[in-house]
Amino acid sequence: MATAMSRVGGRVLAAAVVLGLAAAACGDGDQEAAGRPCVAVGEDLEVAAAAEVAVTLDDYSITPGTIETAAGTVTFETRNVGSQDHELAFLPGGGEVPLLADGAPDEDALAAAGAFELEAYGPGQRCAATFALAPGDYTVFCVVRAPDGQTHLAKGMKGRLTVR
Ligand SMILES: [Cu+2]
Repeated sequence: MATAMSRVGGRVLAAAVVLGLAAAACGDGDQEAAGRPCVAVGEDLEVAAAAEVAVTLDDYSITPGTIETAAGTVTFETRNVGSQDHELAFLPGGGEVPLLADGAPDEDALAAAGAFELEAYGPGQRCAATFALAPGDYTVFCVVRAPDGQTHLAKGMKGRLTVR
């Protein structure tokens, strides 16, 4: 299993299950959209994906809020319909996202827990992430900062993934 580095909320995380981290842009090719460009994750795995899950990212929600899928290689086809950048991060174990005293994500704890993600990208774009998922519960979340300084997570941008 390869180890790739990824970022959550501007900091570095270990993404233990991400193979073939790709720098190619994806989505609908809308170069005019504000915010960061889509960076597809795990593109090399996509051909082998056993399942696809459509996920909508908004200010401040992840839909569906509860995702169930079979273990194996899964592609998340995400769409950012909000007005801000959003990401789709995964915390194995399904627990609360570890936070520092100021409400920022505890990146060391997230890395130790094996968190991985699709990096934040801009409004109006689509972006794909393919991961090899082991059975278990995962918390899915976004810790991009809103204009008021709070994380999107603090505003309720999280959900649950159950891999059977
Ligand atoms: Cu967000």
